Amino acid sequence: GTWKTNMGFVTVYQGLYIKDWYTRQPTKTCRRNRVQWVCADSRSSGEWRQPFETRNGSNRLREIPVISKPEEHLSRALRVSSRARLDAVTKRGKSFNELLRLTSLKKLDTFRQELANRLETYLRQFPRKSKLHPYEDTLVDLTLESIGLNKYGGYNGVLEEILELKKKINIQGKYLSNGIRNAENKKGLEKAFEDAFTSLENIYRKNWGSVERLKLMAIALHRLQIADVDVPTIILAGAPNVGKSSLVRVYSSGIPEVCAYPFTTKTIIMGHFTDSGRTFQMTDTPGLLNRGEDDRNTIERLTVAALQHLNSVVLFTVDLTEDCGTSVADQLELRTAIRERFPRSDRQWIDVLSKSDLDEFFKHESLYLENATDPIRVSAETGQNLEPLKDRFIQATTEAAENQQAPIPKP
Ligand SMILES: Nc1nc2c(ncn2[C@@H]2O[C@H](COP(=O)(O)OP(=O)(O)OP(=O)(O)O)[C@@H](O)[C@H]2O)c(=O)[nH]1
Ligand SMILES: [Mg+2]
Repeated sequence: GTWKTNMGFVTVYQGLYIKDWYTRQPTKTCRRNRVQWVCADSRSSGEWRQPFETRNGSNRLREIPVISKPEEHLSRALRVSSRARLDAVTKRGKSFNELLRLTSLKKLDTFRQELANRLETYLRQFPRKSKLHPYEDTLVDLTLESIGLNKYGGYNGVLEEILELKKKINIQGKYLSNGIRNAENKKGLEKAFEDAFTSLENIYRKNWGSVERLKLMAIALHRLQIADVDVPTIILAGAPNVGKSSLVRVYSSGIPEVCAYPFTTKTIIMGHFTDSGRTFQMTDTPGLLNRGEDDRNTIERLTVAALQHLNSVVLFTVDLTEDCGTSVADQLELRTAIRERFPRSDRQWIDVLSKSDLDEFFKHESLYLENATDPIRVSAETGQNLEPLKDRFIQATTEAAENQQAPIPKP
């Protein structure tokens, strides 16, 4: 496509080349979802975000910008404005007082712009919430809730505050410049200049908190291990301590902790692996207790969201030995509850029976077999059936991807 920039029009061919219509030269380079551009004669360079037709809702969280500390922002604005000078043409033929007035106006305007424009840039870089993938959307809500930002209206509320601050700075900055314009003598002008700077600075300081909240939000969202919503995903789910993390360790680059007590895994862990040149991701989730949706804590709700929204294959892991501390009956109930929650019946689902090396494994096997379809018995300890399981989930992800391409019929 072609985009209008401050240097004219630029064309991107298949996300690879940019033709700059200013110099008529193809120029550099692109990373995914982001194009950096340099005019061939280096007269200008810059960056756009999201120039491609990316599928609506794909991996938008990766675009969240780095926010500088409010004090750094303020001191930079003060520094830049103190350096603002008039150009020679403007200076020509002006009296001393007139020059002083124009310089003051220029400095004030630079200060206002430095404050407001940075906020504006941040706002533009944060993806709109409505454009997020449903999984990312839930991830954002739950994350912001866990750091107390839901009190401030969550994602949109925090951005709204910044928008208000930006508007306030612009309106006040322009209003304050009238004082400088109307001052009658040098003394009055100096006073108006000082007053204007102080009150603009005070507006920023009074709203310091909202910039800090923006920074807090950006940091929290940067820390997230975000699932790549376009990559086929295998999700390990099940009750606590059944051996989910042990399986993720076997197959992928994820390094979850494996311990003999429940709730070792406290966050969603993403691991990756490749097979015949294709990349897959594997998600380890914390154990789910057999309890109602309303009683679930944040991380359990996130697990459910991952199950619901990611283009995934579920490896539902059951520990028949009851070594995990949850009875087989409870694990079965949990399985039923989770399956029922899925809006799509074509969900790829594999029942995995873990710890098959232990003797107790066979005690409850018959009970389970009545309920599950074609379960596979595996042991992370002895390696039993690990290869066949891998074949099965790779096959299932391929089918899941094919299913996803077919449009989902609307009710
Ligand atoms: N004998 C045997 N023990 C296993 C096997 N897989 C896991 N375990 C043990 O079971 C315990 C729990 O394993 P994890 O992989 O941490 O279980 P988890 O489901 O991730 O647990 P949470 O993260 O707490 O939900 C550990 O002590 C493992 O050593 C297996 O195949 N055979
Ligand atoms: Mg675990």
